[in-house]
Amino acid sequence: MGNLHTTGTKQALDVETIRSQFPILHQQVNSRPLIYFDNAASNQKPELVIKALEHYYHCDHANIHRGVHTLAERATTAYEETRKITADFINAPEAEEVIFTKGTTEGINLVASAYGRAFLQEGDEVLISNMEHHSNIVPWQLLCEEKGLILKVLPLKDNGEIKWEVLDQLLTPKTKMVSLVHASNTLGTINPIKNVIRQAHDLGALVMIDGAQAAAHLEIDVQDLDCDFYAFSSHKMYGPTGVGVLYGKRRLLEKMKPYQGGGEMIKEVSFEGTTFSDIPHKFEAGTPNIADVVAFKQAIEFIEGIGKSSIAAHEDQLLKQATEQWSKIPGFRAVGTAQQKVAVLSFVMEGIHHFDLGVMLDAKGIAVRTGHHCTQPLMECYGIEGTVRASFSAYNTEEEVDIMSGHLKDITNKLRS
Ligand code: 7TS
Repeated sequence: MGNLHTTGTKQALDVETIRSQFPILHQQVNSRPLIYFDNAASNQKPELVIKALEHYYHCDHANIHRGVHTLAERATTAYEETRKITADFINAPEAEEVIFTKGTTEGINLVASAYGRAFLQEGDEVLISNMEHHSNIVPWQLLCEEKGLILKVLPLKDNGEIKWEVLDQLLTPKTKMVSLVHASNTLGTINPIKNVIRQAHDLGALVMIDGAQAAAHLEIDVQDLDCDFYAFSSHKMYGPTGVGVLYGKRRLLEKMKPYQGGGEMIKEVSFEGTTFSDIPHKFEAGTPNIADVVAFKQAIEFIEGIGKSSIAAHEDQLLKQATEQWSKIPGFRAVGTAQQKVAVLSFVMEGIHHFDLGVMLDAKGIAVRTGHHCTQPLMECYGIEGTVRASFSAYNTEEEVDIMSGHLKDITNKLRS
């Protein structure tokens, strides 16, 4: 395996080899070597993914599922090949249960719209948590307004975990849908979704999982989890933007209404009535993002080539190092200190606005995200406006964490002197 080397009994990532596969990392930003710590927003793409896009447009492009000519067949085969590989990646029983979307946001909207509109009724309850990304809040709010549903919210503890002791009060026979984030983009918290799924099913509720921050880091086995729907985005897992995946159980997808109407999702159209294609095509109206879906296959193979657990172990090490080093800086406070975390470190620095800190770090070539991270209710819960967030990927190094530690110390010293 090219990206691994063995140190004693432990397998560590060969980060230099991995870095060499990411052209974008080898540049100066503001006259310093780029340090890219904004991976939770979107991570960078290896050469193989970029080349796959180029190859597709150079050699294979045509519209899919409709032509008899050679290019149409090649493009269709490549697109459907990604579907199969994606199904294996999450251990979906069938490739037809994988729907390509624009991203996690569209996956959640699809379920809220195509399942929620048809099957939830006035007075039914939808349960989410206080740590959800806006894309797992607003679609449910819109649905609740439209259908007279009630939105219930699981509260948070100070350390960024959900107060699971109140689950029994909030999850009731009236709950018809639970929609929960697998790993929080702001806090890093990994939720014990398997337990929640079991409890929700015991009461007859369906469960949708927002896996945007989990897909590149945690093993996902939708059969073992037994989730009803699971959504994630390619661009957070070394793949192209504009591609997402919605997994759904066949029996649910089959009874759902189409999300959008148009070409490719029909069997027969007449003015008397229209019949729809089978899944997954029923949910993929119009010409999809063929090129990016085709290249997404390379992103999955990149992750599997290294091994998710090796990537996660490396990222955990960086998280541990950053948490230890930065916690020693006067005024630093981590937001989100759950037991189980993905490699996301959000923090506030007393007396320094997060935007200012973000701009000063950018001047040193370091990319972090600042602000509310599309989790405003979470910010409100902790009485803050925003945080600085560093998030790590396979290509980040201990040296980069050290460099950021040095700059954080300098910046805070200067501003306080
Ligand atoms: N859910 C979670 C947990 C996310 O982190 C994000 C994006 C989304 C949903 C939406 O994903 P999309 O691909 O459809 O946009 N999170 C972030 C972030 O933390 N910074 O920028 C985007």
